[in-house]
Amino acid sequence: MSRLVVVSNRVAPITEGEATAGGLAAGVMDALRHSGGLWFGWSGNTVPDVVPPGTLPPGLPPAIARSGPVTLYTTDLTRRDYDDYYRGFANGTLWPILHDQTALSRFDRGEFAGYRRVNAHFARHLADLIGPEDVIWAHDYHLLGLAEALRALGVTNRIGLFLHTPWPAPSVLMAVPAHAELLRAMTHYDLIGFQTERDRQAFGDYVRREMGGEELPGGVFRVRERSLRTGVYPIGVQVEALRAEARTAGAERLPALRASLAGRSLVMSVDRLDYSKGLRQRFRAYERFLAEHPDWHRRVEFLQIAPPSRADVEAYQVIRRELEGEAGRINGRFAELDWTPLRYLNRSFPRNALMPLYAAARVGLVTPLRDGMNLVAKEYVAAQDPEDPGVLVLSQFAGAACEMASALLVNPHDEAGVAAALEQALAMPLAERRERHADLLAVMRRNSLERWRDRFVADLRGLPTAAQAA
Ligand code: ADQ
Repeated sequence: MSRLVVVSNRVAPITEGEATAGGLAAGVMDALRHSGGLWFGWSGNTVPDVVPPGTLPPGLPPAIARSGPVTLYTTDLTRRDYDDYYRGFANGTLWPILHDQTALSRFDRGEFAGYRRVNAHFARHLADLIGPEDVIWAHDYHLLGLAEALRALGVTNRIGLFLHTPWPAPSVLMAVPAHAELLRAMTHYDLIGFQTERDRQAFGDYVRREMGGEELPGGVFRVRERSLRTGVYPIGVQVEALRAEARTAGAERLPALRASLAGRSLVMSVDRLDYSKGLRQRFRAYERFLAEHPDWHRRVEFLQIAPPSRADVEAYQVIRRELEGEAGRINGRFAELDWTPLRYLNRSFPRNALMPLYAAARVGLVTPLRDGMNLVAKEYVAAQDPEDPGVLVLSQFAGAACEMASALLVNPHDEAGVAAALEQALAMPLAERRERHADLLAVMRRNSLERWRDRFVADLRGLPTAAQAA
């Protein structure tokens, strides 16, 4: 029997009956429950370095847990692996490059070697776990080298990769000194999925221009004597489940929430605290809105929820300090004894607490500088009451903007433009809000999480294996 084998940097802790935190975890778990299968990745734990530098880690056997028809295998990383692979190359080099932040990217050959070492470590464990018919679905920028490492072990199974992040233009990618090795490694995948056509084309530009690859019909590239298929699979949310959650949680909590707002309109944003999310520019745009619209003072409140992430990477410490300063400054400038214009919370909330907040918000302000998709935009729309919906203000640089044309699309670098969109959203008449919301919901139903999962898995299963193609 052919099983689905999912590999991601982290295996989300799964508690039966509890909503999982992010869309990825929910989608992956759902896909696995459908077909049965296994999920492999890092446990989130680090162990002290037990081997001298330059030698391979000893390969502790993975821990095993079961959840219905799904088996979860997790492995620990040594402290050095964590520093080189996760903190170093994945989040210090690749993440900024993938989000067009060349100036924030640093490169260290030792860290790149660590990245390859951990990909090889994952591959060795996986090779022991899989059967000949299994299909392997890897996730995200941590695992660009996994297929190459598996092939080196003689694995001929179908291997796919879905990239949750954007993919940059060749000139940006080439700022990574190891770009050629990295891209060569990626050609060992059978299928690479992107969030948008823009990302797929940027990848194709590199393959054609820098690797001499040839593009055939159907998104297939012939490169280095291999066939690599590429496709666009925009990730979605479980629309009906989220709507039901918003209704249930909302019925309980919404009245109290509305009372606490005392008639003020709530503008809301939820992001991991990350420089790609455009928080500083967003705060500045809100400040500008307040400065230009004194008529809105006391009538609006902006709630920014941003739990710290990757706090041991320096660029993240810098953005955190900056935002604390900005929030204090804006409140210092505009607050009154009975009005705090900006509430900035550095913590995460369970989904059943987030949904009623989304539902109460008149405006969802989602303005990343660059984002693979952005699921918060979709969660916000799902939570709205179709009879009296709020308005989504969305960055044109989020992958979601490719589908969500009925949002108010903005350039997050344009403070005046974002401030104007905020005012337009707050003042938007009911009929227009309903029409835009209905359009957005229809698109989201078409591109749901279930469809993302089904299309990717069907395409991967439909490919010939490396052995068959040879
Ligand atoms: P992220 O960069 O994490 O994901 P996003 O798509 O917005 O960004 O997903 C975040 C998820 O975490 C959402 O489900 C959101 O509700 C949840 N979340 C965020 N802050 C939270 C908080 N304070 N409390 C509780 N939950 C919170 C990456 C890519 C995105 C891509 C996704 C999925 O960067 O571009 O859309 O993967 O592919």
